[in-house]
Amino acid sequence: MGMRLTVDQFRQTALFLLDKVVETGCVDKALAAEIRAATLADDPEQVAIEAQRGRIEQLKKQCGKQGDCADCKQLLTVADYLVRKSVWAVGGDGWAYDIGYGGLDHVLASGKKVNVLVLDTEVYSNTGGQMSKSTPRAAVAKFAAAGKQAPKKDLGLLAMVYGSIYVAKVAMGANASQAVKAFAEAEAYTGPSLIIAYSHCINHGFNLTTGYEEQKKAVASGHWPLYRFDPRLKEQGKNPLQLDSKPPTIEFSEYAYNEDRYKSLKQSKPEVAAELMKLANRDAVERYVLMEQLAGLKCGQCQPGAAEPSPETKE
Ligand SMILES: Cc1ncc(C[n+]2csc(CCOP(=O)(O)OP(=O)(O)O)c2C)c(N)n1
Repeated sequence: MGMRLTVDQFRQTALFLLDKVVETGCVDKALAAEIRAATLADDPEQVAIEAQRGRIEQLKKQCGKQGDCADCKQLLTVADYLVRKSVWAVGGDGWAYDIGYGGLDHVLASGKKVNVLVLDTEVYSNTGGQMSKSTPRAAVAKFAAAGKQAPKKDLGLLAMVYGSIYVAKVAMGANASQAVKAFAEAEAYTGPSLIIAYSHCINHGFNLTTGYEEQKKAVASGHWPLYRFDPRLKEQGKNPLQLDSKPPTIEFSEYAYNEDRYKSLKQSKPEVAAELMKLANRDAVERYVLMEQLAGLKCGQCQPGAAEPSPETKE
């Protein structure tokens, strides 16, 4: 967030100085006008960025020739901020779902163009595998030695209900092209974005060379539905939520029991594990079905005020 505000402030300063150096005749008026238009267009196209970089090079050359112009000297220090800058915040689930959730929510609600990538390992990995709010039910983690009792928090859904945030859930191993699409769309969106990426981790307790296979199973069980929520689709009268994965084809337990974080409880406390796994199987199906229902809403129901009140609610 701080980075976004800093970049925007430098850009404003550069635009201010650009006017001044045109006034003093140090910089070509037409070049400055082109630079200003491209800076404010906020165009995500790479080609536009390349063209703008070229213009900034010309600007720097013209400013560099004016040895005694203080505004030219100052503009040289901030001229690069006239090229569109992408700001990404990258963090884990412990940060995003738990200890940093208040701050994350603040950034997402700001409306600023900040992209957030959550590498979701479903535990605090760096400090040795403690449970986070992202840890699924039935998984064993530090502080959840007898299996986590509560279901996984749905961070994507919480962000989605703002209606103005680009949200995507991705799993590279299950669908790489969906993940690439999500990154490109998040980058192009002019407001905040949140991408939650399934991230297999040594704390899960399986041979990580098969990580992508495991990601496929997480998606196939419904535990990790792939979707993209793009607020821009509302303007086209479309449902902003697109579900990118198919209904579950395997049980959650078939995926989970490949991993020690679930398997160890089955070995130490089989009854407890069976009970929790029953609930975890249900969590995965319910999670998918909820996303399916939301993605299936007609566009009229997606736009506040657009839907006709039902006869029961009409007075
Ligand atoms: C406010 C705060 N509390 C505690 C820590 C100590 N800390 C450093 S890394 C870490 C684990 C973070 O876990 P997660 O966000 O899931 O990222 P991962 O390690 O899984 O990549 C913690 C608790 C911290 N850096 N900041």
